[in-house]
Amino acid sequence: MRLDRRALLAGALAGAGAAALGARARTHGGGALPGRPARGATGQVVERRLVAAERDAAVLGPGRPTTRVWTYADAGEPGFPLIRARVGDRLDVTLENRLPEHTALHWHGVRVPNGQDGVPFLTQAPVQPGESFRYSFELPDPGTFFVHPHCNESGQSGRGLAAVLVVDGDEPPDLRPDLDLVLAVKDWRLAPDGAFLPLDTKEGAGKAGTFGTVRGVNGRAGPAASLVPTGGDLRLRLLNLDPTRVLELGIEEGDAIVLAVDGQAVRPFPLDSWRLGPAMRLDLLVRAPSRAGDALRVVDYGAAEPWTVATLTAEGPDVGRGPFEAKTLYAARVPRPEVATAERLSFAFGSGSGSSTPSAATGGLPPDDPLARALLDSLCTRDTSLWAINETSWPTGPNAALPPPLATLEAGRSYLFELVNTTAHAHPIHLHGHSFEVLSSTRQPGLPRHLADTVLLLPRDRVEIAFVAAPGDWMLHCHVLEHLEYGMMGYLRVA
Ligand SMILES: [Cu+2]
Repeated sequence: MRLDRRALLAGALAGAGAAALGARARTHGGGALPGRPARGATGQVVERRLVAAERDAAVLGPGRPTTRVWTYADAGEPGFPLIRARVGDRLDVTLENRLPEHTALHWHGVRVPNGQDGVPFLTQAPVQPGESFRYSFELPDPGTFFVHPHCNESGQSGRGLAAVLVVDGDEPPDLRPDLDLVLAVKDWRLAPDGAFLPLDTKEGAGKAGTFGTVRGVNGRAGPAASLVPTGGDLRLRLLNLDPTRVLELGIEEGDAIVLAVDGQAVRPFPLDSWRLGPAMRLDLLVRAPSRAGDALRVVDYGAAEPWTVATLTAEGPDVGRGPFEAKTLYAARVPRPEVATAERLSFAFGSGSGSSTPSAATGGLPPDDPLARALLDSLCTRDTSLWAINETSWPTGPNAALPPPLATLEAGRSYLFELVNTTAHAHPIHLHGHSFEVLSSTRQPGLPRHLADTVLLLPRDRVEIAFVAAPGDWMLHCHVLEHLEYGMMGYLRVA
């Protein structure tokens, strides 16, 4: 059924003289897209205060027990706050930490100066309970991004800490959607009484990760439901904020075009379905049903049973948009690597030693002793190495001093990384501070060449990416949160 629909849509788009399926393989990161007018800094400052705190939220829904979530949301609302700005604006965000443990803000996918990257111990001191930290930088790229902590991620993100960042300025005048909708998918690991179950388990950490018990969207359990203008063009911003789950997203009862991946414009192509590992994003243009009362659905086909992420029901008079056409965003303005002359480096994502030396690591104290926990800074390290990059695991134990970088790169040079998954599990691999070109995947041969900050390695996959190195110390890690915490994490030093 989906294939039939894709063929129909491809035909319709080809008839409209637009890029259709045949163009996917030759797409080169959007070279044919219209250029965004160069404007530089806008002089505008978008100020925001994010208070990380424990709050009560009705995650399970009205009339059900509440949950003690950790959020940045004001007024006890469940959900992920939306920060909205224009490209070229300065973002000025103060993080206030009212949590019982240290935290920080990582701007996922945003090409920030290294000092703003929000990685405790690597790019800044952790923000301790009661402290505040001010982030301030210019937004270089439009698109769909998000914010999350970078120590004890399974615990802090798992309890709900995330905010969505939408940077406007990528829509040419002929692409003005009638509605712009954020759908952030994240499951919750809750008992029926609303309390959190363990977010990090040895069984999950050594396999695909510890899954939630309750599926959810935009901070609440269950699918999202929205009313949309009949016959209108909808821009859907889909984010996978789950610590673990790989989504495979498609649209039922409607047509969709892919506009952007990880916030960066692609040459548009019809959506059949698209895999979205943890931390990955997808921007779609979707045509709303032409009859009021009809609905289309965003569906996750990656689950054992297809799961409805959102139901969008048409209301009001038809907007009268005419035929559904492929429209394009402005091309991304990201430094393009010289692939032919790029320096090649290879990274193997594999199993760790499994070494677990809690008594040695904590000077003979039991691992749950408060002093032992302080020695480990257990927010950023675990006591076992289950995963590794190039056979090196992020260090465990009290030597919380930084390990050496995985590689040292030269700023401004082009690099081609071969990312090899030697395991039987999928790993969404994230590089901080860059938008890289995804060139190829042996397990995903139809993947169009596109820009991304996170790329999904399927089991035994071999993926090639290329980018121009920006100065700083940049994390390279799996975004299944337990995988990074149990070793699949490292960093590049770009000097
Ligand atoms: Cu992984």
